[in-house]
Formats: sequence, structure tokens, C-alpha cells
Amino acid sequence: MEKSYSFKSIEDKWQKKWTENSTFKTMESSNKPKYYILEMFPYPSGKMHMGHVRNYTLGDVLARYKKNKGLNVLHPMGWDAFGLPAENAARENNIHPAKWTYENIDYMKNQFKKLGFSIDWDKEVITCSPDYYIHEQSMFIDFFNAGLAYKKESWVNWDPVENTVLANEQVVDGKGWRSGSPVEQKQLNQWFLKITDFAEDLLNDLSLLKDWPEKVRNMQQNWIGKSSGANIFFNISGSNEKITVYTTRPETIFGATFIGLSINHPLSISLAETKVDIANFIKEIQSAGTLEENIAKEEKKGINTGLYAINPINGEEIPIFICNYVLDYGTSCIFACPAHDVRDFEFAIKYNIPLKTVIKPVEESDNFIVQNKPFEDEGILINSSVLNGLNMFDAKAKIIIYLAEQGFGEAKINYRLKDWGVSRQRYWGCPIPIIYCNSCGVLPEHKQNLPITLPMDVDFNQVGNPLVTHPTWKHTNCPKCCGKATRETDTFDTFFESSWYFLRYPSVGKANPLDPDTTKYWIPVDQYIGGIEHAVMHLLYSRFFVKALAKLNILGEQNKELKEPFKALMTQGMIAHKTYKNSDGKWIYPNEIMFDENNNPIHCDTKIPVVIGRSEKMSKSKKNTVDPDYICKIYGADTARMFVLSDSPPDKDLEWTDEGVEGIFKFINRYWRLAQLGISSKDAFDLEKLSSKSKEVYSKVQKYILEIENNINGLHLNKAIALNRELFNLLDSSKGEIGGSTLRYGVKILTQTLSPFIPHITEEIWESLGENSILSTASWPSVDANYLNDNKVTIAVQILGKTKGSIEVDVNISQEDLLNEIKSIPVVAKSLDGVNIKKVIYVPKRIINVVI
Ligand code: ANZ
Ligand code: ZN
Repeated sequence: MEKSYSFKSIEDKWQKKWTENSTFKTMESSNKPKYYILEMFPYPSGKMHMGHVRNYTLGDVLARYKKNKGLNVLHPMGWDAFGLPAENAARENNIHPAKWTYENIDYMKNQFKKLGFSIDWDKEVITCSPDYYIHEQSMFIDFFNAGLAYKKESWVNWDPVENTVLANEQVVDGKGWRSGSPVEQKQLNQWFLKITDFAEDLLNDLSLLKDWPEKVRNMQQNWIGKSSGANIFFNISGSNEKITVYTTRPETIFGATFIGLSINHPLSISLAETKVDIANFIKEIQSAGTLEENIAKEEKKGINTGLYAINPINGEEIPIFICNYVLDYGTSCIFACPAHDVRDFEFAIKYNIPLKTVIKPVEESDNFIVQNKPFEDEGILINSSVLNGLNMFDAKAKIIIYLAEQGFGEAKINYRLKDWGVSRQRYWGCPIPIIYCNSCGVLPEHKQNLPITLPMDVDFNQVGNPLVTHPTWKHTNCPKCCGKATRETDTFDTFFESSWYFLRYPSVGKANPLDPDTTKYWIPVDQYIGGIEHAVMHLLYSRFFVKALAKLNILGEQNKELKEPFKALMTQGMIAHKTYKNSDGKWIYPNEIMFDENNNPIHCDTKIPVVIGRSEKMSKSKKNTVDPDYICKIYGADTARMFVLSDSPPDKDLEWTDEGVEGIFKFINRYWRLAQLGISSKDAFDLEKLSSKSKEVYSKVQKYILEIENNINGLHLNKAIALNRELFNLLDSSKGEIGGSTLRYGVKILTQTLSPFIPHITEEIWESLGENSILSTASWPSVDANYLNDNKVTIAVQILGKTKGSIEVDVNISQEDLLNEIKSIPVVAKSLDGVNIKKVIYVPKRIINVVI
């Protein structure tokens, strides 16, 4: 009977050994080059999903490979542990958020261990733990003292039922995503971090991030949204007030036919105080929400204020409107040029405002007039006095100089990036270390009083933030006058915690929270891996934090020049799975279906036919998920790990199929059986004495080692797996022809090149091969360079220009010998049989074309 492989006992055995031997403990001081590999840490939601498995396996393969290559590896893990779901669980199940969170962490940590990830758990970071958030409270105080944290009134989406601010993403069709009640716009005093101070650095330093996906760099660039143009000052007719517009197209100033204000522009607000129709209009626009994409799609709406602005360039009076499409950006005020801007055009048509053409296509005459649609392309200035005849770029430069000379305006650069609002009216977050005193104002807490911890006795049955309703927590004494004072009851946005956790890992266990020498050695992270959904916020905030902390000297003199947190970034693809629906249109889980005698899908219990839908990203809502625990139980962790990497490049989506998983499981079993053959061979390996066939195999093995290595380095992990499978096939198909010692040698190499992917079974085989070391810490196999340059080339074979196959031959083969050799390809032999060869075109090392 075939000996089969018992993954359960093998996986348990090696996980235990790794723990006992502290195999993955980070070396604290080392003169080896370092490699810091990091995957985005998970939110402890309760259970891992397949996306996690793929993400963490990707990182684990790199961590293991780099360790085998002799680098000093840091591969830590932690928990992004604050956030809303814990509070919801508290409300729904009457369990304290802390208890819920820590129980989830326990469960998920066990799942991590069962997957065999090479994590140094001594470096674990849990963001809801006071010994983590004490440091961010301290950082916030430093930011506050440096003017990088400030408080301001700002408009927020307010859910009147939940009594909290909602992020734009949490407003669905103008309603709160959970409560379903219409969202109100409310002005709240909120804490902000001055990320805009770093806009220029955040933009310029994108050029340092050569190993980031171009897509992510572009997304950040767009988010920062630098534009250059001018501020232009308009007097208001009949008053001595002025308004300032921001424009990127100052050269179109002669085409201005109205002014647009945002609903939050100071003039709009002051008009609303006396004019009911304006107040009502503003309310109406507010209730539509603040999401920019929605505003762009919405119908243009406005209200005439009855006021006029005087165009400084020609003294014309133009009406001032309040418009829904003017956002709180730039100066919240625009001059509109409907002939050359589609938004202004739509608005002008709707409200009967004239168009003034000031740019014409190059080929048109100066009498060109915009009528049915705006002309937004590049062109030549007309009807614009001193600018006539100039192209747009020259006109822009000229008018900016002129405006500045005349005192009508000034050159201006703007960014779309806004300061980051970090206040949340939530319990389960890090308390903001600020105290309000009636006499002394707004003060940071003394650092020696940190951490300000959350009270544990909170009542979730009351409406709103439990920190506000708690009887004692917020009452304290003023840090300055010692009088009665109250604490800030807002907590930080949880993105605050994730903006610096990667800086914390290396220093866990050190006296300094962000030890300067340790930081100098480990930071930046060499390879970061995570989802594309974090392309902007998390990755931008982290970049900002590193720049701000370095600038404020919080990371020590050694790190003052530190610019970026993540040297290389990889965004992994999603895992997709077919979807299934019941006859009543409800989603059902894959494991709820079976096939009837005609091979039609039916529901296991009800036996009612099931509709198979297309493959979509795994999600709980569509019930097309596969539980990692289940896969580990049926096939083992090695199969799960190998499958999630095998079928697609890491940055592309992966289709989950049962057949695919089966295929990997079968492969691992075949590898196991082949390995047993190698293990049982006792002959000594002597390269000099090998047969020519064995030497050929030996030589090919060298090529595989190198190629697998190159593909792991290039993050082509699916290709590295495919090459491992080829190497297996090579050994398996030649096992009868090569001696036992060569097979044993081949199995040993294969075990090493497979080990980052399937670490448990390979440890077991390594041990059976009589190796004393733990494979996870053994050296990556070295390549025998003497055998690397084999003398074979693959030549494409064509007949009459049509490719019929390819053949591997000696590099120096003569044309005559080659003509004979290609007859070993059956179709070629058939075509050439008994025919007259008219001509042979042979490009050495590449192609042979036979003309008949
Ligand atoms: C006059 C003009 C004429 C404009 C023209 C465009 C075309 P970016 O490039 O995104 O910075 N704008 C300025 N502030 C705005 C606001 N708060 N809300 C909505 N739109 C605003 O965009 C700058 C351009 O967008 C500006 O140039 C302004 O319209 C508009 F033929 O000014 B322009
Ligand atoms: Zn005071």
C-alpha cells in the first residue's frame, strides 16, 4: 500500500517545534543585512477569511525565503483592534468591546499559528492596549505643541439616531448606513492633523517609491491633487466687500459671466441669515450629502443672490450665484466661464446666463462662437484684449503677471488634499489627550499622566458616546491651574493607530517606544503587502506620520532624514468564487449545494434546484466564501497556502475552485511519495561518478534553483510554484533512469525550494533526509555555477513558415544534424517524408524553417 501523508500530525509537530525553538524570533543585534517584511495587520473581526490567508501567505513566503537566504528578518503581526464593530457587538450581545476584541484576537492568533506563518509573536502589537496607545497620545501632544494638530469647526455628516459623525462612505443615499435615518449636516468642533503642511513632500517623494505599483502612486497623486493657477479678487458691486476666486484657467477671465459660491462660503452663510429662500436652498443642498462623486453626477442647481461682482479685468458686472457644484476647495468661490467649462455650461443653460467665447480651435476663425457645447480643448485666445492670438499657456502666464501687477490677483497653487479630521464620537478608540479648562482654555494632558485609559464600566444602552454620559470619567483637573476641568470625549479615528504601528514593532521590548537605533536599522519596511483599498488613506497617513515624526525629531537624530515608511509595496488581488442562489433568489453557501443524478445543482437539504452565478469577489453578503478552518481541516495548511498562491500572480484576482485545491493536495501527496523514494536511497552522492543522464538532471536542477529564486524575488510566486512543479516532474519522470543518490539529491533541493510555500511537510521530509538543522532556518541551496550554462538551446521548428513545434539541441549543432533531429517531431517527420526540400533557413540558436 502507498504510504500516504498525514498532514495533521506533521503540521502540529512542526508548529510546536518552531515555537519551542523560537525559530522565528527576531535577532536583535546582527551584522547581517536586514529584511523587514510586513503585511497589513488585520482587524480582529472574529475569524480569518481567505483574503487574509492569501495576504499573509504571500508575506510568509518572502519572510521564509529571505531567512533561508541568510538575511536578518523581521516578520511581525498585530491587531488593528479599535473600531466600530466591537461597539456594535457590545450593543447587540451585551459584551464589553474589550472582551469581544481580545477573544477574537485569541481565536485568530490560533488560526495564524495553524497556518504555519513564520511570525515573531514576541513583537505583537495590539492597538487597543494602553501600552500601545500611550505612545500615540504622546505623539498627539507633540503634534499639538508643534501646531500640527488643531481644532476647528467643520461640517460633518451627522446621524441623529446614532448620535455620531459618519464618514462619507457611511452615508448611503443621504441616509445613515446603519440607522437608515436621513443624515444631517452639522458643524462640529473637531480635531485635525495638518497633513496639508506636507502636501508638497508627499507629492514629490512619490518619485522615491519606485517599487510601488504605478496605480497606487497615481491614486495618491490625484488625491493630493496639486493644481496651479491664480486667486483673483472681485469687488462686490455697491459694497466695499471683496470676494476671491480660485481658478486654474485665469486666461479665460474675459469669458466670465457669473460667480459661483459654495453653500459654505462666508457670503452664502451671511446671506442665509436674512434671506429665507437662500437658507432653504442651502439646507436642500446640504441634505444631498457631501460626497464629491455624487455632487459631480447631480443636476446643477443654484440660487441667484441678487448681488453682482465686478470683473477687475474689464469692469463688467456679473451675477453672483450660490451653486451646488462649487465645493469647499480653493476659496470655495469660482468665476464661471460657461463657454469653456462643462459644469458652468450646464448651469448657464439652465439659468439663462450668457456665454462668452474666448478660446477658439486653432483652425477656426476669430468669429468662432460656442453654442451647443462648451469648447474645453486647447486653443487660441479671442475676444480677450491683450491676450488675443496667444495660446492658452502663454496667455495664462501673461495674465497672471498682469493681474499681480495691477493688484487684481496673484499666482496660487492649491491642493485637493484636506487636513485629516481625526475626531470620532466613539467609545472604542484612543482617548484624545486634551483637557478643557474654563479659565485656561484647551490644554494637552501632562505626559506623565498618560495613558489616559478608557473607563471599563460603560453603559451602551444609552444613546451617543458613552464617554460623554459616563458619570465621572471626563471630570478632571486642569493641568495648569488645577481647577475643575473636563476631558475631550472624542476618540481618534482608527486610522491614527495604523499610521505608525509599523514603527512600533521593531521597538517592542525596548526601553524607548520608538528606539532611534532600532528604528534606524529596521525602517523603512522592505516589502509591504496589503489591499488596494488602502491605496490612499492608510498609505498616505502613514507616509505623513513618518515625515511628521522625523521632522519633530521624535524618531531621534539618526532618523531625521527618514522620508518614507515602505520601500516596496505589493497590493494583492482578491479571491473570487462562483455564487449560488436558491430558487427564491437568496444567496446560499457553496457547501449547501450538491448535484442530482443528472448533474444539476440542487440544495442539499431542500433538493430544490440552485442557480449557479458568476464568480465574484468572496464576500459574506453573497455567501460565496470558503472557510479557511474547513480547508485546513480537510487538506491541511500546506495545501491551503500553496493553493492561494498557485493559480494567479499575487497582484491579480484568484479564482477559488474545489478542483484547484484538490489538484494541489494531490501534488503534495505525489511529492511526499517521491520523497520517500529519495529518502530510502542510501547511496552517497558523488558528482564525478554520475551517469550522463544523472548529470543532465543535476544540471537542470541548478537552473531551477536559480529560476525559482529569481521568481520569488520578483514576487512572481505563482511562477515559482509552477517551476517547483516542473522540477518535481523532472525528478519524477527520470526517477527510473537516474541513480538513487541523484534522486535523493533532487528531492533535497526540491524540499528546500518548496519549503517557503509548504513549510510543514518539507520540514518533515528534511528531517527524514537525515538533516539535523531546522529547514526554516537552513540556508537556501547554492547553485553549482559550473553546470548552469548547459549547452542546450531550444529551437523553433517551422515548415513553410508555420510553427510545428520546438526541439532542444546542442548549441553548436550543424544544420545537417538539426535537419535530422527535427524528424523526431512526428508532424515534422510526416511533412518531410518523401518530399523535396527546396530551401532551409536556419537562424542559429533560434529557428529553423524548412521550405518544401
Ligand atoms: C475659471 C475656469 C474657466 C475654470 C474654465 C475652469 C475652466 P482643479 O484643476 O481641480 O484645481 N474650481 C475652483 N474652485 C472650485 C470649487 N471650490 N468647486 C468647484 N470648482 C472649483 O480645478 C480648478 C478649476 O475648477 C478652477 O478653474 C475653477 O473653475 C474650478 F474654462 O476657473 B476654473
Ligand atoms: Zn486651568
